[in-house]
Amino acid sequence: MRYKTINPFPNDFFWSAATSAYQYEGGYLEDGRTLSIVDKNINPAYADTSVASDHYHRSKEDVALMKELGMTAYRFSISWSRILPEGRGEVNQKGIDFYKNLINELKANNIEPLVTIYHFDLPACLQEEYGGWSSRKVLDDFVYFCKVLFEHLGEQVKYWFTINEQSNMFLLPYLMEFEDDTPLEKQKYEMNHIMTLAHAKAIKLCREMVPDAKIGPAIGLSPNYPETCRPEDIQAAKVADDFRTYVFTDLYVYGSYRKNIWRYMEEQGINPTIEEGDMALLQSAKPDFIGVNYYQSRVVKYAPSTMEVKDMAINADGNKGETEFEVLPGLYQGSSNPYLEKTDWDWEIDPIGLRTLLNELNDRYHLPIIITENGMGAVDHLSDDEKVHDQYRIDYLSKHLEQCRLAIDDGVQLFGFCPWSFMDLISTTSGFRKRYGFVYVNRTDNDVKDLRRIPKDSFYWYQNVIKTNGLEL
Ligand code: BGP
Repeated sequence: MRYKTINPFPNDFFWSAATSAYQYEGGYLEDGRTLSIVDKNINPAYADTSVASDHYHRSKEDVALMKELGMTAYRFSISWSRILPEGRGEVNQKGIDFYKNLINELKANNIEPLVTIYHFDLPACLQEEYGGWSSRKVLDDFVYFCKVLFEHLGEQVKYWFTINEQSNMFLLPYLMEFEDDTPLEKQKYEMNHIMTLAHAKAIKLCREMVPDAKIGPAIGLSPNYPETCRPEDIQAAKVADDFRTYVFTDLYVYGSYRKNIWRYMEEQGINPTIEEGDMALLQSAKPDFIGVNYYQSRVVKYAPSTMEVKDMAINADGNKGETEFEVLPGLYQGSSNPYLEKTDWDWEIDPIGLRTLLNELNDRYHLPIIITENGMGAVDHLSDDEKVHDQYRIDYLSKHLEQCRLAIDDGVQLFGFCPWSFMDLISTTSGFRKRYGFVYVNRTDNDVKDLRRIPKDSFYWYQNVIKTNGLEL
C-alpha cells in the first residue's frame, strides 16, 4: 500500500550509524584490556580483532567524519573487558577515559550517543571461570558491569541497548561457547533464559540509576514467509516466527514464554530452569523501545518429522549459493526466495520485509522502535583515484529507508535508523572482505596498510538524505 503524499521523517529522528567494540576498536590488549570470547573465537581465516579499524587510536578523527556525514546519533558498544579486565572487580580507568572522551567528543558535535552494553564480547576469563552465560554467576557480574557504566557514563548517555542480537547468539553458535556433555539445544535455552534475566536486571538498574534514560534490547530479526500457500507451509512460517522472533520479543515485552514453545521444549526435555522470582523479574522490566537489526527476510516450508535435524551453514566466503538451510523436523525448514535478489553472501534483499516486520512488531507490542542495524555487506573496490563506487549499497539503503518512511505513515513509532556500519570494520564471519561502511578503511585482512579513511559514494548519498531529513532518498 502506498500513500498519495510523501512525508518527511519526524524532525527529531535519529540519523545514526552503528559499530561494535570488537569489530571496530582494535587495541585489543592495550591499556589493560583483556580478551573476550569473540576475540578468541572469530574466524581465524580472516582478520583478527587486534587492530580492527583502529578506532581506539583515531576516535577524534572518526567523530569528525560522523559530523561531516551529518549524523545526529551514533550507536556503538562498550567492551566489557576494557572496562573490567578481570570481568568484575577493579575498574580500568583507561577504559572509562576512552569512552568518556568519545562521548564528550560526540556531545560536542551534537551527536547523541546510543550505547550497547553487550555485543557478543563476554570477558574470556568469565567463560573460563564458570562457563560464561551457562551459569547464573554471570548475572552478578553483568549487573556490576552495568552499574559501572551507569555510574560513569549515565550522566551523558540517555539511550542504552542491553544485549545485541540475543536471537543470533542462539541461532549462530559461533557467538557463544558451549560444553560438550549437555545437548546443545538444552544449553541454548538455558543460556537464553539467563541472558533474558540479565537484560531485565539491566533495565531495572538503569531505571534506578539513570531515571531519565531509555533502555531496550537490540534484536536481530527476519520475518519468515511461507514457500507456498499450502496450509502446512503457512503454519511452518508462523512456527518459524514463534521460534526465531516471538520467543525473544515476548520474553522481553511480556515476560512470558509462548505456550507452544514451552510445550515443545518440555516434550524435548530442553526447557530452561526457572527459579522462583524469575518470571516476576522479567515481567517487571518492560523495555522502553525495541531495537531491530534487519538485513533480510527468510522463506520456510514444512519439515516432516521424519527428516534429520540440520543446523544452518552460513556462507562465510561470499561465494553465492553456499548457504545451507536449517531443518527442524516437525516444525520448519529454510528455503530460498525466487522473487528476491541476494548479496554475494546469499542474504536475501527485501526492503518490503522491513515494513512488514515493523508493522507486526508495532501491532503486537505498541512500543517505539529504532532500526539498530541494516546494511549490505559487499566486496568494495578502491579505484585508482581513491573512490569507492558502492551504488549497490546506496540502492539497498535507499529502498529500506523508503519502507521505513512508509512504516511511519502506517503508524509505526520509528525514531531512528542506525545503518550498519558507520565505517568498514571486521565482519564476524568474513573479516574485511565483507564491508558495510560509509567510509572505506584502507586495509585488508592480512595487511593493515595505513588504515586511511576514505568516504565512499554512499557517504555522500547518506549526507544528503540526512540534510533533507529523508525526503531525498
Ligand atoms: C549483526 C551483528 C553485527 C554485524 C552484522 C553483519 O548480526 O550485530 O555485529 O556483524 O550482523 O554481520 P556479518 O558481519 O556477519 O556480515
